[in-house]
Amino acid sequence: MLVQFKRNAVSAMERMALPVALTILMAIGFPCKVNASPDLTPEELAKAKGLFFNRCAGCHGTLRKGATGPNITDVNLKQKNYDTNIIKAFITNGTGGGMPSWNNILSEEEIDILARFLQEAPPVPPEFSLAEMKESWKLIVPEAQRPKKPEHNKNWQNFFGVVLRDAGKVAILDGDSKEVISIVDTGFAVHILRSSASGRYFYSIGRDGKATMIDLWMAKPDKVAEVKTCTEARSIDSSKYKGKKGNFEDKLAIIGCYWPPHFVILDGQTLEPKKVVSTRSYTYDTGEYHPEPRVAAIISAHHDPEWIINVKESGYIWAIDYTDIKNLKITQIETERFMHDGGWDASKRYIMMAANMRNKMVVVDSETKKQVAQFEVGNKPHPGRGANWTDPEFGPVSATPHLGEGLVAVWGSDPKGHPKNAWKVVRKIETLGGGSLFVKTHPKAKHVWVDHTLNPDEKIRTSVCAFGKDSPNEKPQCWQVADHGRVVHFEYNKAGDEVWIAVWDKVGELVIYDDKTLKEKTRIKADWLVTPTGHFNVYNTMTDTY
Ligand code: DHE
Repeated sequence: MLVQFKRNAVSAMERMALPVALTILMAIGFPCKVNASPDLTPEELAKAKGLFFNRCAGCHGTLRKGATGPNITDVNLKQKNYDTNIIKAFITNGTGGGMPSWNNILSEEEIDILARFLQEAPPVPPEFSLAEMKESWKLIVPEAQRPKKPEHNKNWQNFFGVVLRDAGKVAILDGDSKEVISIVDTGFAVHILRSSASGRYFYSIGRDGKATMIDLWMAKPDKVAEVKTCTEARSIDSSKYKGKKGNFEDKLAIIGCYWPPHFVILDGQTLEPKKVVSTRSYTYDTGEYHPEPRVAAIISAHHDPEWIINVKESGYIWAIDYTDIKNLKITQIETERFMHDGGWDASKRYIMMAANMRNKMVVVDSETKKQVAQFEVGNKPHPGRGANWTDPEFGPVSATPHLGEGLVAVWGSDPKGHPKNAWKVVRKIETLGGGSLFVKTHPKAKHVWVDHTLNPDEKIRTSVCAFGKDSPNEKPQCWQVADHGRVVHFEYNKAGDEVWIAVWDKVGELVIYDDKTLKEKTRIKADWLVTPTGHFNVYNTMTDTY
């Protein structure tokens, strides 16, 4: 079912149409005539806070100072003369820079309330102490009562954890039989899952800062512990190091919070919170105090007892040595502001992160703990964990797609073997349009896959593209996966020959393709598949294979 699309047509149109429409509106004085007063009733204020938390804070920040999205503080909006109608137009139509249109997702009334809320000073939410975390902590099944070996004879390293976002659940599927083994109540809007080093546990983190731990060895995998560590979060990982400095496999976990801006170290077997460290600090370049430097992606080192975290707004990557958490060693590496997501290169020595509002990728050497490169890619890179493979001409390479344009940028990532290409963009592969969130491959796979989840055009956002690792000069093959929802995220099975894709909708789907032939193998449609988003294979997640 290969189909042709007019590349980038919609994003380009959209990019032009909104500013033009706003200029005309302003020129004719339209904005001042309706809804001039931004005042909110107490009920509207409560509603606006909830809407902002759920829909806007992720990109713009709780204090609205900007990150993946621009600064939208009341002061900044006032300086730009943006009033209720202009703000409503932005929210309704989205922007060419990657903000989706909220039309049909938010009601007109909700958009109006939000537009008025944004003209008031941002309310500052409360802090969240270690004592509060401990109060929320529930050890549901203590270690001694957990199975000593798997209680089933399934190939659990090929299990998939599927986030059912709006249902507040995680489904565990057997990757071999495609059967649902368990559906676990995890809580509000789970964002991601990460595996423990052994792969036995899945850790989930919700947008509301609640983490859960799922034991895959139980006859029916279920929660064994849960805890709330903040009021807003996106990342979690486990300790993966086993070596000269000790064996830390499954011993510790870390959660990165958006609000309050801090990270928390927990016991990896029980989720008992052990230590909280604030990330509030000064920006690396101008030395200004920032009240909200949020923790974005976290990756766990395999060669060192270390986690690497992005401290988004201040422009640092922190390498946290967890060998002695009472005397914690943190190396603060100056990089670039607005570091969002990323992952390892194939050797797991280099960390490659997207500073998405700077249109750059940043590379840090985990051995020397220094930044080794920064280079421009395209408009708002968003790699997820990225993709690593060997290009026939340029050797080992890595890649990111973009929120703001239909482009996969490919750069050399083997400074030892191919120094000439290292940290330089060597290929630009055109996709159907912007709004991409994820790119994915597997060492054994033939193809590299990319989505267009946030594209304003329905046909494009439900389509994926795949290009051959061995034939990068050929145009990618692109096709529509479903005719509803948004198509998002890829995960391979353990063998690396199958790709799982989610159709993110009220009743969603999981579509499984053969990586070699690009043919659909299985389509899972079911009532329990409520808003599937991320899906994580145990083996690939525990080994950071991508
Ligand atoms: Fe995500 C990863 C933050 C919107 C699904 N998302 C991440 C990571 C961060 C992040 C920091 C990296 C975690 C890590 O590696 O430790 N995401 C944010 C946002 O701030 C943002 C832009 C806006 C928001 O309000 O949350 C955002 N993300 C989304 C979505 O809209 C998605 C599609 C659905 C959802 O849950 O809201 C979504 N994000 C994901 C997924 C991953 C992710 C599936 C993991 C990718 C992987 O392969 O590891």
